[in-house]
Order: sequence, then structure tokens, then C-alpha cells
Amino acid sequence: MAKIIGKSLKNIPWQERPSGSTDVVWRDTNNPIIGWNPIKNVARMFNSAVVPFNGSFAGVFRGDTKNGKPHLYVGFSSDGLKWDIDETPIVWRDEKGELYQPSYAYDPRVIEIDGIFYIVWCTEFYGASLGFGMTKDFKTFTRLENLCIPFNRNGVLFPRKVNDKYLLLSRPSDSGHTPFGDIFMSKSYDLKYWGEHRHVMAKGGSGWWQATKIGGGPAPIETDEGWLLIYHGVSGTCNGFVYSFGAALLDKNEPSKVLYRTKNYLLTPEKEYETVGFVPNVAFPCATLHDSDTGKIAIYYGAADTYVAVAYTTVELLIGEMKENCELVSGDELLGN
Ligand code: BMA
Repeated sequence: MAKIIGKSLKNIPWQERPSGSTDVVWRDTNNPIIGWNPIKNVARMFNSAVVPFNGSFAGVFRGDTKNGKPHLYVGFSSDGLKWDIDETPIVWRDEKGELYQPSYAYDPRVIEIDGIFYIVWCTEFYGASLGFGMTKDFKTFTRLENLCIPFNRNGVLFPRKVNDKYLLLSRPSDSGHTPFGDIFMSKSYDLKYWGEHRHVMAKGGSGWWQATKIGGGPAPIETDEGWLLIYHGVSGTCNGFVYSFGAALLDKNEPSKVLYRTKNYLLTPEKEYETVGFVPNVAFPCATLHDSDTGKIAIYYGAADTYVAVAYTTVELLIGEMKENCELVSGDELLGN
């Protein structure tokens, strides 16, 4: 039986799979957990990241303000479902203490490495690129060097070094709503200088749900069988893009190698809060909470670029599904080249 390697999280938000259901991933029945106009000046909160913090939970939220621009907000919760979110965007200072605010910021991921919470987001740097910063207490936030040159999005760090190096997944792109994109990996000794770039996963396959582009979602979860990556896959329709999500298992020691990958999506927009909103038909995962004792996983995803929603699965169900209905995509087999 597959096991999560990591901390236990007894207070993980959780609902059992509905009786009679054979779904690998099921939604919280109280979704969405954050709705329209959640705080002053913010119209929509979605594509946000949460982590266990001091016995409860903290999060970095994407808030699209009432002038349409997105910024990052910090929030706290005792149960992971009801959130108290600051009304002022996060203030970033550089390592010398000078203000260093991004002109816009979206799709944050928060990754704890050795007690420090690193935040990766999509920032303005001559086009969309990867902003980077850290906090220890979710009160003061230090902005670090941008992780790469333009254009790039969906930056995700692994939660520990592998073979002495930090690992970053990213999705190189162009300046707009990219009509292409595969997931790549870069390595670093210090989180500042990045190299040894590798291709990880290609879009496409026999199905259409991930035919247009893919992008890393929550920070990979370490398991005894490899790194579990939940990622989004995009399908192009005559009415625009549709964002669903699937999962892959990456090699423990060389995570640019894909071992298994879900042939079918795990969740696609079906509920009204996923199909109707500012951008219809989007399910965009950015974080998980997980419990190593039970294998429970809570997936936080943005819905319709409007809401925050939660869905549940277990490590056993997810890896089981990947093995039973696996399809590697042409390009994955280049194995790190
Ligand atoms: C992507 C990103 C996401 C967004 C998605 C759907 O390109 O901008 O923030 O959720 O489009 O609009």
C-alpha cells in the first residue's frame, strides 16, 4: 500500500467519499469555500495555496481586485475551510529591507522547506515570469530574486532537496494565455542559481483533456513509490480553454523521469461553481494538505477564476488509478533530455 512520507496532519479537512461513488477524487459538499467579494476591494479569490502552520493553517491567496489586477493576500484558518484573510495585499521587502512590490501577482504556490515557507507566483518581469519570496511567520515577507527570465508560469518547488539540490518545476511559455506548454525541471544548490534543466512531461496523449498545455499544480508529495505531482491539463474548445486536473508519479531520485501518469482527468469542471464564473470551465489546483498517517489528501483548487474549492482523495486511490489507467505521453520517455 502506497504511503506518504512526511508529517502527520490530524486536523486535515476531510469528507469521506460519498457512499456508492467510485470516483478517485470527490468534492467537498460545502464548495466553494470562498465566494464572490470575499474581502474589501477584492472581487474574486481563487488559485491559492495553503499550508499547515502552528497547529492550524495559513495561506497565500490570489485576489483579483476591483480594478481587475491580481495581488497576493495572507490568510489564516483553524480548520482549513473557513478563512480569515487580510484586507491589505502582502508587503514585500527585499533582503536589504527595501520595498519590492510586484505590479501584479497571481497563482501562488507555498512550499515549506526546512521550516521556511517559500512562495512562488506569476509576476511581471518584462512579461509573465516567476516571482519568488519567503516568510517564516506569515507576517513579514522577503522577496528574493526572480527565479527565471520571461516567460514562465506555474513554478513549483519540491519540499526538500533531492541529491543535494533544490528542484523547481516550471512551464516556459509566451507572453499571453499560452497555447502551448510542457513541464520542465531546473536544479539549484542555493535557490538562486538554476541549471541542469530537464524536460519532465509533455502535453498531449490519446485523450484531449491535456492536449493544449499542462502545468504543475501543488508542491509534489513525497511517497514511498516516488513524487506525486498533481497538475492541470488544458483542452482547447471553440468556446475557449477548459482546465481539468490529473496526476503523475515522478522517480524518487531523478524526478524528471515520469513513472506513471493518469490517462484520464481526475476532476473536470462539472459543478456550477466550476462551469460558471469570471472564466468558465476552470479547475486549477495550487495546493494540497496531506496526512502521512492515513494517506488522506485535500486538494485546493481555483474554480472558474472566481472561487476557492476543495476536493479529496487518498494516496492509495491516486497511485492505484495511475497504475491501472496509465498513459505516458510522447516526449515523457526522453527521460530528462
Ligand atoms: C491561466 C492562468 C490562470 C487562470 C487560467 C484560466 O493562463 O492565468 O491563472 O486560472 O489561465 O483563466
